[in-house]
Amino acid sequence: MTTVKPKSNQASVGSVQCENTTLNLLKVNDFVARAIRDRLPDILVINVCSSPGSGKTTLMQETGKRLRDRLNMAVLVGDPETERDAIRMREVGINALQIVTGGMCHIEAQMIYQALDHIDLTGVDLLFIENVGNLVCPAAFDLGEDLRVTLLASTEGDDKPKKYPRMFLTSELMVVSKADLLPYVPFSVANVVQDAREVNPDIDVLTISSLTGEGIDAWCDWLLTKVAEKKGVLTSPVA
Ligand SMILES: Nc1nc2c(ncn2[C@@H]2O[C@H](COP(=O)(O)OP(=O)(O)OP(=O)(O)O)[C@@H](O)[C@H]2O)c(=O)[nH]1
Ligand SMILES: [Mg+2]
Repeated sequence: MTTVKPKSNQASVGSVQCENTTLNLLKVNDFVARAIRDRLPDILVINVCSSPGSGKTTLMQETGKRLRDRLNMAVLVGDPETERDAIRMREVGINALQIVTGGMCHIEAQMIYQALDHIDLTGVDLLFIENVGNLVCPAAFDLGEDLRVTLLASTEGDDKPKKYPRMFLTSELMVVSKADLLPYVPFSVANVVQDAREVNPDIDVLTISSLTGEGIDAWCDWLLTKVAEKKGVLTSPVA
């Protein structure tokens, strides 16, 4: 059995980890995260993170439209208030449950564990968790996911990986989103990739636009490959 490294408490290279009472809370969180992994041995779980409004829900809607004939997907989506994002996912035929955090700025593992009792995951291959829009707190909380994907929109500035390093350090993939706006904003994809790889040399990178469809095939192929890896089977590319 492969050992999954917890996403919590990973300090950047060269940094000092201070004594922090939050660490005890994170130990409890990691315990629940392990229980979630035990509960979902055959489902690929992806924790989708970003600042508010970077395009998480829009990308999952497009993914649902493209892959619903090939993959059985479900979504747990966290927001401080409203059921709006879950409704948007249901509108494209994807089973979705909203986790209303009541103002909290991130999802914790016990919220996911409880939510699993309220969503039917029979036959599901891929479970997205859309985290609360925030590049800080969600980085510290392992949700029992297999993979973490962080979106960074072209409108947010290309300096973010170094300013919010833990989010990028703990992610397997950075998605540069809203690529259709690149001609209008001062944002260098090359610079952001270099910074992200200085924080996390292993991070994959995709550049996409949910509006024009640029990069969405590559994103879907990445998902299909990861689902197949989780299930231990091979699959053919989307295009
Ligand atoms: N130009 C452009 N706009 C986009 C793209 N993707 C999403 N948007 C717009 O960006 C806004 C926010 O998109 P959402 O998908 O709601 O973003 P989110 O990350 O889910 O937002 P929160 O859940 O509130 O954090 C919406 O107005 C979208 O229409 C894109 O690829 N290009
Ligand atoms: Mg959203």
